[in-house]
Amino acid sequence: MQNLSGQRVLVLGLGRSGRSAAHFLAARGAEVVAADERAPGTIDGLDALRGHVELRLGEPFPDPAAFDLVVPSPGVPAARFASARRALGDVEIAFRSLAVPVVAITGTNGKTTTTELCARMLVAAGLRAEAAGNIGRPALELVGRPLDVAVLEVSSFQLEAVDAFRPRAAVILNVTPDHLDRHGDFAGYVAAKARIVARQQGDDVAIACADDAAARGIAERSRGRRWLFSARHAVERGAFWDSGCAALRDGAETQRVALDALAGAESAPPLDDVLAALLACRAVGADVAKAATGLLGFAPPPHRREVVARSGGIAFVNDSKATNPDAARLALESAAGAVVWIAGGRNKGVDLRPLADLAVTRARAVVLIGEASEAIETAIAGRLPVRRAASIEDAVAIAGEVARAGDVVLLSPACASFDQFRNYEERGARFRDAVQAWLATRGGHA
Ligand code: UMA
Repeated sequence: MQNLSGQRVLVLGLGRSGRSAAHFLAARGAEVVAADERAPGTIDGLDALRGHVELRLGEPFPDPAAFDLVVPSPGVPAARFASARRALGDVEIAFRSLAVPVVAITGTNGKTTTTELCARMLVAAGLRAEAAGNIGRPALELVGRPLDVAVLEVSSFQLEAVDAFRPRAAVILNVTPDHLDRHGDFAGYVAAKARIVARQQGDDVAIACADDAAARGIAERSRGRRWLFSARHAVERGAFWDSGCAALRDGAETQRVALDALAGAESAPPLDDVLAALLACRAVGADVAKAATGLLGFAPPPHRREVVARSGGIAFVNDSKATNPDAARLALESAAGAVVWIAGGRNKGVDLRPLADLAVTRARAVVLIGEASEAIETAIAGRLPVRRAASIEDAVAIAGEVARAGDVVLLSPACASFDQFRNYEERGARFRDAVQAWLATRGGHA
């Protein structure tokens, strides 16, 4: 990042990413004004900024045009700083400040699992690698760390605010409708995601799922190399699943990597994610056979099809991270048994009807929470028993009563959590606690 000394910078939003950006920029000599529209008492972690940064809290944002640079938080839409002379997000600033190759991972679902897995595989291959970005640890925290590779999970929100961002490996896992309230329509969402490859060239690699047309389409826009992955069929360049092995093929050459370590994973990550992570390792020059040993002991992060209890033959599954229909579809399709489906929350402008059609074939009953209840009930159109719940605790009690031995009580909401919770983690934790509490009232039996 060029010299920031004396530059007037406006940081918009003081969540995790805004606080780290304000810190970083002030430490490099910028005059930072950091603004958040929330009431002062409700924002954590401001003490470290006081004295270094001018804080504007609980009031409308200052005029972006009055600053040399605006650094928006991912949650702040572009329309809020349209008048800015220059706007760069924290991911862009981190990229400009990192001296090592970057692996960037995006997609509608599976980003966090793949990012964690990739960093772990790189370490298993003997490289110094750490993960950050949308995963929850701001990207700027990697600047100055002793690293060989930086692994960044990047969201469509973050990609809206990049410019020179040029990852050595750009992974596009899948792209299905999500965040349409922010991006306007699916084309807008795809366009934001496509910025991950916009500056790639030469030996850079775009890595995409062969079975996802939108993801493949983004990789095709890269001016670097393109590799595909598939858990279903062979590919010409990239990786595919071949009887217990990952086959990494580059034209005539195929390297087979035994994935025995997958059996040693605490809970097996999806094959697509494993193949994508292996290709990203290969793209930064890691030994993929060694990288594959990183699967041993790997446990995907919580709130992703996580079994939180089994009782009376009923499994209670927390899939709170399913904040869009495609994630909920996967959970419904892979459930081992009839489903009592807990769904709803804040719809992100997405059509929920196809998911309702699928639910009719997989679910015994639906228990609805939050703002989208009406829309989902309308889409179910009387084809399944539907109950409305006043809270997640209420939903667990209703679902527990309705479920029979062999069923799965599945929280897979297909919606954002923000109408009732701080985030999906809180929703998942409340579900887990509610399940334990409900089982306790029944002497531990469903
Ligand atoms: N704010 C305003 N005005 C606005 C919008 C926001 O003042 O118009 C303020 C809010 O009051 C709040 C702050 O901005 O204090 C929040 O900023 P933020 O929403 O960007 O949240 P951060 O805490 O900075 O977290 C962000 C990402 N959040 C979002 O993209 C919404 C985190 O991804 C990310 O982990 C973090 O940066 C570190 O990089 C979360 C997420 O939900 C997990 N991501 C979406 C997803 O995965 O689907 C994209």
